Amino acid sequence: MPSSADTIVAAATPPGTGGVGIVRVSGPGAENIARQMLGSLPEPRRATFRQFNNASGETIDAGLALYFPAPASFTGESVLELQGHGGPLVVSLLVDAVIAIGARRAEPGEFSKRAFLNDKLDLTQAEAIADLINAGTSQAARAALRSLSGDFSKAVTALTQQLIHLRLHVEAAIDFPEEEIDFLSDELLQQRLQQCADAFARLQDEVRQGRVLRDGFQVVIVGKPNAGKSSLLNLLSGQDAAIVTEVAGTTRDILREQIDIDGLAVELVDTAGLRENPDRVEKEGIRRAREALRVADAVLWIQDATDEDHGTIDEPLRDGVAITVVRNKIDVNGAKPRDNAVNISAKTGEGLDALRQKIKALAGHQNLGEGAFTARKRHVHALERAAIHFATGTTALEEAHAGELLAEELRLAQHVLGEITGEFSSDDLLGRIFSEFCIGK
Ligand SMILES: Nc1nc2c(ncn2[C@@H]2O[C@H](COP(=O)(O)OP(=O)(O)O)[C@@H](O)[C@H]2O)c(=O)[nH]1
Ligand SMILES: [Mg+2]
Repeated sequence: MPSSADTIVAAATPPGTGGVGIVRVSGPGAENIARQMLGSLPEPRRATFRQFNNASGETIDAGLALYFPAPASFTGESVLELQGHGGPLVVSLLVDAVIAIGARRAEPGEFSKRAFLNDKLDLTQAEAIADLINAGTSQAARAALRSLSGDFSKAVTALTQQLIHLRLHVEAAIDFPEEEIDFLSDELLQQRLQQCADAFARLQDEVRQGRVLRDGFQVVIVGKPNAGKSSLLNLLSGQDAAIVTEVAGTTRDILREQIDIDGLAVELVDTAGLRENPDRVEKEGIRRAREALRVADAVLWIQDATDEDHGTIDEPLRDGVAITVVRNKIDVNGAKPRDNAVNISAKTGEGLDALRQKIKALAGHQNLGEGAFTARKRHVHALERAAIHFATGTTALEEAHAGELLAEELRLAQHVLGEITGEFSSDDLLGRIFSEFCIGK
């Protein structure tokens, strides 16, 4: 890809007062800007103490200047970095001086976007920069660093290579029908298909966990009024966050609490009890409860173990989200625990540890080892789509001996995987990804 013609500038340090304020310039004009502001071009990649002057020769500040000639820089373009004093006025005067000589203000993420367009990073690595900056736990930061160093991209590339090999095999068989290669009964093809299916499953698992590392795991608590939902939220979060009374319909809005289960960031969502004939306020609460259900990562259905009627949950859930039944109030005489449920008492705390373990298991957290990398919803979805193409192709082969269909689905799967690393990407997607970055990154 060609590099952009214009030169961009932004403060690389956050707004406000600090020890050092850094202004970064990238583009073909960086060299001229360096000469004008510093008097001469500093030696490449060497910190040089200089006065920083504006276009009329007035000194604004003094500090370290760093010059990286293209293509050996973060963006792949010529980059100038001015490290001055960290006052908001000084920094903004420096930015203005650079603009006056010949640059424009950078858009959010524009430096990273240029690095991507100049093949310095692929898309998952660019995204990992933002994830590292925004990481909320040390585990998430480590995982983002692993994505940044290319671990995620390598896993996607390895799967892509497998798809390419399969395609070659299938297309060769299609192209030479006269040799009567019955590629259906070909043992090697069956093996490769199986290996590819396994690789898809493994990567999907890793990516789902990477998504949880980045975004946290959202657990929605639902059930009939008075089942003990708010009591459970309070107990798990160790706070009196929700009002608990014996009056049905106490909780009328969504309540969210962040908890940490052995390093797993969990967002607990307490909801209004689902029931018939609520009043107007409660009705709105129930609507919000149903909305929360639709985006939940896991659902805890709290049932009063002393009650027979638990209502129903008919709201559609996201793919792969299971409902976990939690039988509450097992401290009460005559309560009926169940084998296939998590049995707890939100009053005495009995069964709470088992519930915590269950939540961890639902998040796949037991496997979150050293090799984890961060991933995003977009990656999860792309992998799902690619896996569907692969499965459709495999079925076409098994059921209809349709080698052409398999080849076509393999091609589509490969294309969708390319969207993850940015090999195939639309301007629209790039715009969405980089606009989430901060300015100056
Ligand atoms: N005995 C007993 N009472 C409970 C338990 N959990 C909740 N309760 C009581 O059940 C009532 C309803 O609880 P609450 O948490 O407000 O239910 P919610 O409507 O589902 O949020 C309150 O009076 C609680 O004290 C439990 O495990 N054992
Ligand atoms: Mg409640």
